[in-house]
Amino acid sequence: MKPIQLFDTASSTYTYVAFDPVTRDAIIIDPVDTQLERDLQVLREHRLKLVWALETHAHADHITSAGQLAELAGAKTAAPAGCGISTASVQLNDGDTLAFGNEQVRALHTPGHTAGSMCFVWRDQVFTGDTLLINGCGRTDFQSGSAEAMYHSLTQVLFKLPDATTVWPGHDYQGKTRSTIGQEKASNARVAGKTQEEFVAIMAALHLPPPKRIDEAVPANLQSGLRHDAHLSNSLRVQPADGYAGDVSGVLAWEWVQSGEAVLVDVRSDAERAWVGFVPDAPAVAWKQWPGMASNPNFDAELQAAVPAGKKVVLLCRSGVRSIAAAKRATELGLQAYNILEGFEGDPDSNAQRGHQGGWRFHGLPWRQG
Ligand SMILES: N[C@@H](CCC(=O)N[C@@H](CS)C(=O)NCC(=O)O)C(=O)O
Ligand SMILES: [Fe+2]
Repeated sequence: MKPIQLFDTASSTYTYVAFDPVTRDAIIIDPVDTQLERDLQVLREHRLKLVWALETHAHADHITSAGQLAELAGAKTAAPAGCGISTASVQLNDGDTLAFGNEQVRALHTPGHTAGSMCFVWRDQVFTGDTLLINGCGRTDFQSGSAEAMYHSLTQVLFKLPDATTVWPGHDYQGKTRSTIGQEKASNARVAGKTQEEFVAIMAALHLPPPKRIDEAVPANLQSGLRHDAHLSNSLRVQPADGYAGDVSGVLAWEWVQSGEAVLVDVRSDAERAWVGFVPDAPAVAWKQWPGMASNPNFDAELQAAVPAGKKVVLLCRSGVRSIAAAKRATELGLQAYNILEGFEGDPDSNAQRGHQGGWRFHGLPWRQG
Protein backbone atom coordinates (compact mmCIF):
# COMPACT_ATOMS: atom_id res chain seq x y z
CA MET A 1 0.00 0.00 0.00
CA LYS A 2 1.58 3.26 -1.16
CA PRO A 3 0.33 6.84 -0.93
CA ILE A 4 -0.56 8.83 -4.03
CA GLN A 5 2.40 11.16 -4.62
CA LEU A 6 1.59 14.50 -6.27
CA PHE A 7 4.09 17.17 -7.33
CA ASP A 8 3.88 20.95 -7.60
CA THR A 9 6.54 22.05 -10.07
CA ALA A 10 6.53 25.74 -9.04
CA SER A 11 7.70 24.94 -5.50
CA SER A 12 9.00 21.36 -6.04
CA THR A 13 6.61 20.29 -3.28
CA TYR A 14 5.33 16.76 -2.85
CA THR A 15 1.76 16.39 -1.61
CA TYR A 16 0.59 12.96 -0.46
CA VAL A 17 -2.80 11.32 -0.28
CA ALA A 18 -3.01 8.15 1.82
CA PHE A 19 -6.21 6.21 2.30
CA ASP A 20 -7.90 3.19 3.80
CA PRO A 21 -8.64 0.91 0.81
CA VAL A 22 -11.76 -0.46 2.50
CA THR A 23 -13.52 2.60 3.91
CA ARG A 24 -11.93 5.08 1.40
CA ASP A 25 -11.21 7.53 4.24
CA ALA A 26 -8.19 9.62 3.24
CA ILE A 27 -5.65 12.12 4.49
CA ILE A 28 -3.72 14.69 2.51
CA ILE A 29 -0.29 15.87 3.63
CA ASP A 30 1.12 19.29 2.66
CA PRO A 31 -1.42 20.33 0.00
CA VAL A 32 -0.54 23.38 -2.18
CA ASP A 33 -3.12 26.10 -2.87
CA THR A 34 -2.50 26.32 -6.61
CA GLN A 35 -3.14 22.56 -6.90
CA LEU A 36 -6.54 22.63 -5.18
CA GLU A 37 -8.48 21.58 -8.30
CA ARG A 38 -6.04 18.78 -9.07
CA ASP A 39 -6.29 17.46 -5.51
CA LEU A 40 -10.10 17.58 -5.45
CA GLN A 41 -10.07 15.69 -8.76
CA VAL A 42 -7.75 13.02 -7.34
CA LEU A 43 -10.12 12.57 -4.39
CA ARG A 44 -13.09 12.23 -6.74
CA GLU A 45 -11.32 9.82 -9.09
CA HIS A 46 -10.37 7.50 -6.26
CA ARG A 47 -13.75 7.93 -4.56
CA LEU A 48 -12.08 9.12 -1.37
CA LYS A 49 -13.54 10.91 1.61
CA LEU A 50 -10.98 13.37 2.93
CA VAL A 51 -10.93 13.32 6.72
CA TRP A 52 -7.66 15.13 7.54
CA ALA A 53 -5.63 17.87 5.85
CA LEU A 54 -2.25 17.71 7.54
CA GLU A 55 0.79 19.96 7.59
CA THR A 56 4.35 18.92 8.40
CA HIS A 57 5.19 22.57 9.22
CA ALA A 58 4.30 26.18 8.36
CA HIS A 59 5.75 26.38 4.86
CA ALA A 60 7.83 29.31 3.66
CA ASP A 61 7.84 28.59 -0.06
CA HIS A 62 4.17 28.03 -0.96
CA ILE A 63 0.70 28.53 0.51
CA THR A 64 -1.25 25.56 1.81
CA SER A 65 -4.77 24.69 0.70
CA ALA A 66 -5.57 22.91 3.98
CA GLY A 67 -8.13 25.52 5.04
CA GLN A 68 -9.86 25.41 1.66
CA LEU A 69 -9.87 21.60 1.65
CA ALA A 70 -11.49 21.68 5.05
CA GLU A 71 -14.26 23.86 3.65
CA LEU A 72 -14.67 22.16 0.27
CA ALA A 73 -14.05 18.50 1.13
CA GLY A 74 -15.24 18.44 4.73
CA ALA A 75 -11.83 17.51 6.15
CA LYS A 76 -10.50 18.64 9.49
CA THR A 77 -7.13 20.37 9.66
CA ALA A 78 -4.28 19.17 11.87
CA ALA A 79 -0.88 20.76 12.32
CA PRO A 80 2.09 20.46 14.67
CA ALA A 81 1.38 22.22 17.96
CA GLY A 82 4.73 24.01 17.81
CA CYS A 83 4.09 25.69 14.45
CA GLY A 84 1.67 28.41 15.56
CA ILE A 85 -0.96 27.42 12.97
CA SER A 86 -3.77 28.69 15.18
CA THR A 87 -6.54 27.84 12.69
CA ALA A 88 -5.80 24.08 12.66
CA SER A 89 -8.57 22.21 14.45
CA VAL A 90 -6.16 19.68 15.95
CA GLN A 91 -2.79 20.70 17.36
CA LEU A 92 -0.50 17.66 17.23
CA ASN A 93 2.04 16.69 19.84
CA ASP A 94 4.80 14.09 19.57
CA GLY A 95 3.34 10.57 19.47
CA ASP A 96 -0.22 11.66 18.68
CA THR A 97 -2.09 9.52 16.20
CA LEU A 98 -4.75 10.47 13.66
CA ALA A 99 -7.14 7.82 12.39
CA PHE A 100 -8.62 7.57 8.89
CA GLY A 101 -10.84 4.52 8.52
CA ASN A 102 -8.88 1.63 9.99
CA GLU A 103 -5.57 3.31 9.21
CA GLN A 104 -3.59 5.75 11.29
CA VAL A 105 -0.59 8.06 11.11
CA ARG A 106 1.65 8.77 14.08
CA ALA A 107 3.23 12.20 14.53
CA LEU A 108 6.94 12.44 15.30
CA HIS A 109 8.19 15.81 16.50
CA THR A 110 11.33 16.45 14.43
CA PRO A 111 12.51 20.03 15.01
CA GLY A 112 15.28 21.44 12.85
CA HIS A 113 13.82 22.91 9.65
CA THR A 114 11.41 24.73 11.97
CA ALA A 115 11.03 24.27 15.72
CA GLY A 116 7.60 22.71 15.35
CA SER A 117 8.25 20.48 12.31
CA MET A 118 6.85 16.95 12.33
CA CYS A 119 7.08 13.73 10.31
CA PHE A 120 4.21 11.26 9.99
CA VAL A 121 4.66 7.49 10.17
CA TRP A 122 2.16 5.37 8.27
CA ARG A 123 2.55 1.58 8.22
CA ASP A 124 6.13 0.94 7.00
CA GLN A 125 6.50 4.43 5.54
CA VAL A 126 7.29 7.92 6.77
CA PHE A 127 6.37 11.33 5.37
CA THR A 128 9.39 13.38 6.26
CA GLY A 129 8.28 16.91 5.29
CA ASP A 130 11.33 19.17 5.13
CA THR A 131 13.20 17.25 7.82
CA LEU A 132 14.77 14.41 5.80
CA LEU A 133 15.04 15.00 2.05
CA ILE A 134 16.56 12.51 -0.40
CA ASN A 135 20.33 12.84 -0.03
CA GLY A 136 19.67 16.10 1.83
CA CYS A 137 17.59 17.70 4.54
CA GLY A 138 15.56 20.84 5.10
CA ARG A 139 17.47 24.06 5.55
CA THR A 140 17.84 25.30 9.12
CA ASP A 141 18.61 28.97 8.62
CA PHE A 142 15.23 30.66 9.15
CA GLN A 143 11.85 30.29 10.88
CA SER A 144 13.18 28.95 14.19
CA GLY A 145 15.39 26.43 12.40
CA SER A 146 18.30 24.78 14.21
CA ALA A 147 21.05 22.61 12.73
CA GLU A 148 21.68 20.99 16.13
CA ALA A 149 18.00 20.08 16.48
CA MET A 150 17.98 18.81 12.88
CA TYR A 151 20.97 16.55 13.57
CA HIS A 152 19.17 15.07 16.56
CA SER A 153 15.89 14.62 14.65
CA LEU A 154 17.68 12.88 11.77
CA THR A 155 20.00 10.62 13.73
CA GLN A 156 18.01 9.96 16.91
CA VAL A 157 14.42 9.97 15.66
CA LEU A 158 14.16 9.18 11.93
CA PHE A 159 17.21 6.90 11.70
CA LYS A 160 15.78 4.83 14.58
CA LEU A 161 12.95 3.73 12.29
CA PRO A 162 13.49 0.34 10.56
CA ASP A 163 15.92 0.52 7.61
CA ALA A 164 13.25 -0.73 5.22
CA THR A 165 10.92 2.21 6.00
CA THR A 166 10.03 4.09 2.81
CA VAL A 167 10.87 7.81 2.95
CA TRP A 168 8.45 10.20 1.23
CA PRO A 169 10.04 13.68 1.29
CA GLY A 170 8.27 17.06 1.29
CA HIS A 171 10.36 18.34 -1.61
CA ASP A 172 12.81 17.18 -4.16
CA TYR A 173 14.69 19.54 -6.39
CA GLN A 174 16.24 16.86 -8.64
CA GLY A 175 13.27 14.74 -9.63
CA LYS A 176 13.82 11.97 -7.08
CA THR A 177 10.65 10.55 -5.59
CA ARG A 178 11.37 8.26 -2.65
CA SER A 179 14.07 6.68 -0.57
CA THR A 180 14.42 4.45 2.49
CA ILE A 181 15.70 5.10 5.97
CA GLY A 182 18.49 2.53 5.40
CA GLN A 183 19.66 4.27 2.23
CA GLU A 184 19.68 7.75 3.81
CA LYS A 185 21.45 6.46 6.91
CA ALA A 186 24.13 4.96 4.69
CA SER A 187 24.63 7.66 2.09
CA ASN A 188 22.86 10.98 2.83
CA ALA A 189 25.53 13.52 1.87
CA ARG A 190 24.76 15.91 4.70
CA VAL A 191 24.41 13.56 7.65
CA ALA A 192 25.61 9.99 6.94
CA GLY A 193 28.75 9.32 8.96
CA LYS A 194 28.97 12.95 10.09
CA THR A 195 29.44 14.19 13.63
CA GLN A 196 27.09 16.89 14.87
CA GLU A 197 29.88 19.47 14.49
CA GLU A 198 30.50 18.46 10.88
CA PHE A 199 26.77 18.56 10.14
CA VAL A 200 26.35 22.01 11.71
CA ALA A 201 29.29 23.29 9.63
CA ILE A 202 27.76 21.88 6.43
CA MET A 203 24.43 23.55 7.16
CA ALA A 204 26.09 26.86 8.01
CA ALA A 205 27.96 26.82 4.69
CA LEU A 206 24.86 26.34 2.48
CA HIS A 207 24.05 30.05 2.09
CA LEU A 208 20.76 29.40 0.27
CA PRO A 209 18.77 32.39 -0.95
CA PRO A 210 15.51 32.82 1.00
CA PRO A 211 12.41 31.29 -0.61
CA LYS A 212 10.93 33.85 -2.98
CA ARG A 213 7.46 33.77 -1.39
CA ILE A 214 8.46 33.63 2.28
CA ASP A 215 6.91 36.99 3.30
CA GLU A 216 3.56 36.09 1.86
CA ALA A 217 3.57 32.34 2.55
CA VAL A 218 4.38 32.18 6.26
CA PRO A 219 1.60 34.53 7.49
CA ALA A 220 -0.90 32.83 5.18
CA ASN A 221 0.14 29.35 6.33
CA LEU A 222 -0.24 30.34 9.98
CA GLN A 223 -3.93 30.52 9.06
CA SER A 224 -4.13 27.29 7.04
CA GLY A 225 -3.85 29.39 3.86
CA LEU A 226 -7.16 31.14 4.48
CA ARG A 227 -5.75 34.64 4.33
CA HIS A 228 -6.59 35.75 0.84
CA ASP A 229 -4.98 38.68 -0.92
CA ALA A 230 -7.94 41.01 -0.39
CA HIS A 231 -7.96 40.17 3.25
CA LEU A 232 -4.21 40.67 3.43
CA SER A 233 -4.26 44.11 1.84
CA ASN A 234 -7.21 45.07 4.01
CA SER A 235 -5.40 43.98 7.12
CA LEU A 236 -2.30 45.95 6.18
CA ARG A 237 -4.06 49.28 5.76
CA VAL A 238 -4.24 52.09 8.32
CA GLN A 239 -7.77 53.41 8.73
CA PRO A 240 -7.89 57.03 9.79
CA ALA A 241 -9.72 57.68 13.04
CA ASP A 242 -11.03 60.63 15.04
CA GLY A 243 -8.91 61.70 17.96
CA TYR A 244 -5.93 59.42 17.30
CA ALA A 245 -3.69 58.43 14.39
CA GLY A 246 -5.73 55.46 13.17
CA ASP A 247 -7.02 51.91 13.46
CA VAL A 248 -4.76 49.03 12.46
CA SER A 249 -5.07 45.25 12.34
CA GLY A 250 -2.98 43.05 14.62
CA VAL A 251 -1.03 41.99 11.52
CA LEU A 252 0.07 45.52 10.69
CA ALA A 253 0.70 46.37 14.35
CA TRP A 254 2.95 43.35 14.67
CA GLU A 255 4.86 44.28 11.48
CA TRP A 256 5.57 47.66 13.02
CA VAL A 257 6.67 46.11 16.30
CA GLN A 258 9.02 43.71 14.54
CA SER A 259 10.55 46.44 12.41
CA GLY A 260 11.08 48.60 15.51
CA GLU A 261 8.70 51.31 14.31
CA ALA A 262 6.21 50.90 17.13
CA VAL A 263 5.83 49.73 20.70
CA LEU A 264 2.82 47.55 21.50
CA VAL A 265 1.26 48.50 24.84
CA ASP A 266 -1.27 46.10 26.37
CA VAL A 267 -3.89 48.13 28.26
CA ARG A 268 -5.72 45.14 29.77
CA SER A 269 -5.56 44.38 33.46
CA ASP A 270 -3.03 42.01 35.03
CA ALA A 271 -5.86 39.56 35.69
CA GLU A 272 -6.98 39.48 32.05
CA ARG A 273 -3.48 38.80 30.79
CA ALA A 274 -3.11 36.07 33.38
CA TRP A 275 -6.40 34.40 32.40
CA VAL A 276 -6.40 34.79 28.67
CA GLY A 277 -2.84 35.19 27.49
CA PHE A 278 -0.39 37.89 26.58
CA VAL A 279 1.87 39.11 23.80
CA PRO A 280 5.49 38.31 24.69
CA ASP A 281 7.55 41.37 25.68
CA ALA A 282 4.66 43.85 25.30
CA PRO A 283 4.69 46.43 28.11
CA ALA A 284 1.49 46.32 30.18
CA VAL A 285 -0.09 49.64 31.18
CA ALA A 286 -3.63 49.04 32.44
CA TRP A 287 -6.15 51.59 31.14
CA LYS A 288 -6.95 54.12 33.83
CA GLN A 289 -10.61 53.35 34.33
CA TRP A 290 -12.73 50.41 33.40
CA PRO A 291 -15.96 49.27 35.03
CA GLY A 292 -15.37 46.53 37.55
CA MET A 293 -11.60 46.83 37.47
CA ALA A 294 -9.09 48.62 39.61
CA SER A 295 -8.27 52.01 38.10
CA ASN A 296 -4.71 52.91 37.23
CA PRO A 297 -3.97 56.50 38.25
CA ASN A 298 -0.46 56.21 36.80
CA PHE A 299 -1.58 55.45 33.24
CA ASP A 300 -0.17 58.64 31.70
CA ALA A 301 3.26 58.36 33.29
CA GLU A 302 3.56 54.61 32.67
CA LEU A 303 2.54 54.98 29.03
CA GLN A 304 5.03 57.78 28.41
CA ALA A 305 7.77 55.70 30.04
CA ALA A 306 6.92 52.72 27.83
CA VAL A 307 7.19 54.55 24.49
CA PRO A 308 10.62 55.84 23.43
CA ALA A 309 10.71 59.17 21.60
CA GLY A 310 10.09 58.89 17.87
CA LYS A 311 8.21 55.57 18.06
CA LYS A 312 4.56 54.95 17.35
CA VAL A 313 2.45 53.26 19.99
CA VAL A 314 -0.08 50.54 19.10
CA LEU A 315 -2.62 49.84 21.83
CA LEU A 316 -4.12 46.44 22.52
CA CYS A 317 -7.04 45.51 24.77
CA ARG A 318 -9.51 42.60 24.78
CA SER A 319 -12.01 43.66 22.12
CA GLY A 320 -10.82 47.03 20.81
CA VAL A 321 -12.88 49.40 23.00
CA ARG A 322 -10.51 50.37 25.80
CA SER A 323 -7.66 50.64 23.30
CA ILE A 324 -9.58 53.42 21.50
CA ALA A 325 -9.94 55.40 24.73
CA ALA A 326 -6.27 54.76 25.47
CA ALA A 327 -5.23 55.83 21.95
CA LYS A 328 -7.12 59.11 22.39
CA ARG A 329 -5.43 59.75 25.71
CA ALA A 330 -2.03 58.83 24.25
CA THR A 331 -2.64 61.36 21.45
CA GLU A 332 -3.40 64.06 24.04
CA LEU A 333 -0.08 63.17 25.64
CA GLY A 334 1.67 63.90 22.33
CA LEU A 335 2.16 60.31 21.11
CA GLN A 336 1.45 58.96 17.62
CA ALA A 337 -1.10 56.40 18.75
CA TYR A 338 -3.00 53.62 16.94
CA ASN A 339 -5.80 51.33 18.07
CA ILE A 340 -5.54 47.60 17.28
CA LEU A 341 -8.90 46.59 15.82
CA GLU A 342 -10.82 43.93 17.72
CA GLY A 343 -8.06 43.59 20.27
CA PHE A 344 -6.64 40.33 21.53
CA GLU A 345 -9.72 38.22 21.06
CA GLY A 346 -11.32 39.25 17.76
CA ASP A 347 -13.12 36.13 16.67
CA PRO A 348 -13.45 34.72 13.14
CA ASP A 349 -17.20 35.45 12.92
CA SER A 350 -17.02 39.09 13.78
CA ASN A 351 -13.95 39.38 11.56
CA ALA A 352 -15.86 37.95 8.63
CA GLN A 353 -18.50 40.64 8.98
CA ARG A 354 -15.95 43.37 9.26
CA GLY A 355 -13.79 42.05 6.45
CA HIS A 356 -11.15 40.24 8.50
CA GLN A 357 -9.63 43.28 10.11
CA GLY A 358 -8.19 42.33 13.43
CA GLY A 359 -8.12 39.93 16.33
CA TRP A 360 -4.70 39.15 17.71
CA ARG A 361 -5.30 35.48 18.32
CA PHE A 362 -7.36 34.97 15.18
CA HIS A 363 -4.50 36.18 13.04
CA GLY A 364 -2.15 33.63 14.54
CA LEU A 365 0.12 36.34 15.93
CA PRO A 366 2.53 35.44 18.72
CA TRP A 367 1.08 35.15 22.21
CA ARG A 368 1.44 32.94 25.25
CA GLN A 369 -0.98 31.39 27.63
CA GLY A 370 -1.29 33.39 30.84
N1 LIG B 1 14.17 28.29 -4.18
C1 LIG B 1 12.98 27.96 -3.42
C2 LIG B 1 13.33 27.72 -1.97
C3 LIG B 1 13.85 26.38 -1.74
C4 LIG B 1 14.05 26.15 -0.25
O1 LIG B 1 14.62 26.97 0.50
N2 LIG B 1 13.52 25.03 0.20
C5 LIG B 1 13.57 24.69 1.59
C6 LIG B 1 12.29 23.96 1.97
S1 LIG B 1 10.98 25.09 2.29
C7 LIG B 1 14.70 23.76 1.95
O2 LIG B 1 14.79 23.33 3.06
N3 LIG B 1 15.61 23.46 1.02
C8 LIG B 1 16.70 22.58 1.37
C9 LIG B 1 17.78 22.59 0.33
O3 LIG B 1 17.61 23.27 -0.69
O4 LIG B 1 18.79 21.94 0.58
C10 LIG B 1 11.97 29.11 -3.42
O5 LIG B 1 12.34 30.23 -3.73
O6 LIG B 1 10.82 28.83 -3.06
FE1 LIG C 1 9.74 24.07 4.31
